[in-house]
Amino acid sequence: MYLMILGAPGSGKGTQGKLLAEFLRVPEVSTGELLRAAVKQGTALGKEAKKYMDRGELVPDDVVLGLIKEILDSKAAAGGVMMDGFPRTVAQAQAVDKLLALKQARVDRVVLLDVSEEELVKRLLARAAKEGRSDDNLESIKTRLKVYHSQTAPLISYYERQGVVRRVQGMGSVDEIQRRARAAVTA
Ligand code: B4P
Repeated sequence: MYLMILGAPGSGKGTQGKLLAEFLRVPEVSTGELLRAAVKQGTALGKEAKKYMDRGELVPDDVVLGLIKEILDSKAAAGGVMMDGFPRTVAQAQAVDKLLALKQARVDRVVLLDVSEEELVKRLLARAAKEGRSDDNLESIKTRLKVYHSQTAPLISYYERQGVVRRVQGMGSVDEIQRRARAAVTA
């Protein structure tokens, strides 16, 4: 099963994506985590990505597509994968459709986490206080939300046309939301 978890920054993609991947027994891949690891290692890709990430902008499609192609072509992903934070632009979605078509596969489900803007900002500022992630500051959060609406939200209608979107109410406890997400992907 090839799934993706879609939602605004702070909607709980990472939290719910990991649990859902465990439940479905597929590996989870987060482009945000891959990029943060590259930044930490100080690779050329990481140095390039950091400039965009700190501002709250999207890293260019070709950089992200290189990372994801490697994963989708790996043995571990042969039976499916849970994609967290990817795709994020229509160009990325079209590219992943092409890569999966080569394997006679497609995106089977898109879990869309619905969370109010007020709650998103609250969660990210709470994480800033705890973890100090360099893009969890008010200015970058505002940019990330703007970028989500302009570049990522169009994916909702892209995948609705494929009939694979399952909307999940993303407010409440982690367990409650996970129950809804499991019901949504198995229905
Ligand atoms: P990501 O790492 O994907 O970050 P994000 O969208 O900002 O969301 P995040 O993962 O942090 O939050 P989540 O919803 O899990 O990307 C970071 C940057 O990398 C991007 O801005 C971009 O520059 C770049 N990037 C990544 N992928 C890219 C791509 N495909 N193309 C181009 N650029 C890309 O929310 C988690 C927070 O909410 C946590 O603090 C958690 O504890 C809390 N939370 C979760 N569930 C909760 C609940 N029920 N109640 C209360 N809090 C909850």
